[in-house]
Amino acid sequence: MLQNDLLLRVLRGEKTERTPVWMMRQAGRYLPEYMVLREKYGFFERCQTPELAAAITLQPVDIIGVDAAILFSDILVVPQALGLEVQLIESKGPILPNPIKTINDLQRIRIPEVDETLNYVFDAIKLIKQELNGRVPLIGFAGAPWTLLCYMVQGKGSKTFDEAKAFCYTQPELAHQLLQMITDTTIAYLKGQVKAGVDVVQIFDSWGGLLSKEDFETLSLPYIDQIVQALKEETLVIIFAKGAWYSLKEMVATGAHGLGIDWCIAPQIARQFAGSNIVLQGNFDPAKLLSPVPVIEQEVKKMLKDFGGHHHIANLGHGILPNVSVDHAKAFVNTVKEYSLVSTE
Ligand code: 1CP
Repeated sequence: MLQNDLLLRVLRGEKTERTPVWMMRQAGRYLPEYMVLREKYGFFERCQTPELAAAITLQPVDIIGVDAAILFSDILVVPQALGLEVQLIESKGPILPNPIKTINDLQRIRIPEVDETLNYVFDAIKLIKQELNGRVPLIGFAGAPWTLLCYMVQGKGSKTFDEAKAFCYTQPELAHQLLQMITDTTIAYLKGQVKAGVDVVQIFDSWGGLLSKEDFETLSLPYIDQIVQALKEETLVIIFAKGAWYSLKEMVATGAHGLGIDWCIAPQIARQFAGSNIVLQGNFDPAKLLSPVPVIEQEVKKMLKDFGGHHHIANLGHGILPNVSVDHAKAFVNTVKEYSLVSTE
């Protein structure tokens, strides 16, 4: 039994005594305790060693007091399991030296047995669940197929992912084959995470909003939909498609339990698009955590008011930035905890 199951109760549609809060990328570089482990071990070593992944996952629960833990891992472990080399260069971000550009490249990758290739993630989840000992729920995750295609084709991070788009526009059949392979792998991977003990899964479509509505609904949403259909009976599912506000209504139709939104759409407008029943998660601008603490408190209160107190999970609109101080992250979380308690009474 969980001692704090606020997140799960909100996702099931229940009214709760206060709004739950966690932060995307909460296990990471703004925490000095994370930096100590980052000095000593390589990125994938941290992901692949259950004891390290567990220690990093628990840091924000212990230090910041968030209402949920999120597994420390990365969306790029799936392209790795499909057979692509992925390097994480500390200052440059991810590099995939042999990206997918042609049919021959596609033939190099294979849908893996997740119990073999990604077993280390399942082991980490089991250990995290033990160490959490019921304090808060554990969120598992995967990248959306479109966002993973972006890295697998572009070979690195990008502001536009123009080469990934060109691949889809010039070789649509190959693109859909690749998206389907990623989808099949992701379904098996997330089912494995649920079996290992995660309480919720979040699908990160960080680059969904780079697409037009029509392209999002061709290249991204149908694959997210397959994942949600395969998972929604056995766990709670949140879709976070950054920037894809124009398809919120279509995302509701998948039957997902929650939708993440970023700060470029006002909560009231997102609510109009998404309807009154679905849970919305977000949407504090991560850069606003660089404001003075009194400004953070004031802005968090405004956000809570704008969401109206129910069917809301407080979060950032994207990942926390590495230059945010621990005190400012705490101010965000504590203001949600204190103010939402008063405002929903
Ligand atoms: O120590 C370091 O410098 C590594 C930085 C880092 C971290 C802490 C990377 C490399 N990944 C992670 C962990 C991570 N990645 C988590 C852990 C759990 C958490 O605390 O939230 C999660 C959920 C992710 C997911 C992820 N990885 C996404 C989706 C979310 C988002 O922020 O949009 C994406 C796009 C990635 C790719 C990736 N991995 C790492 C970096 C720096 C990036 C982004 C590169 C880019 O901007 O293109």
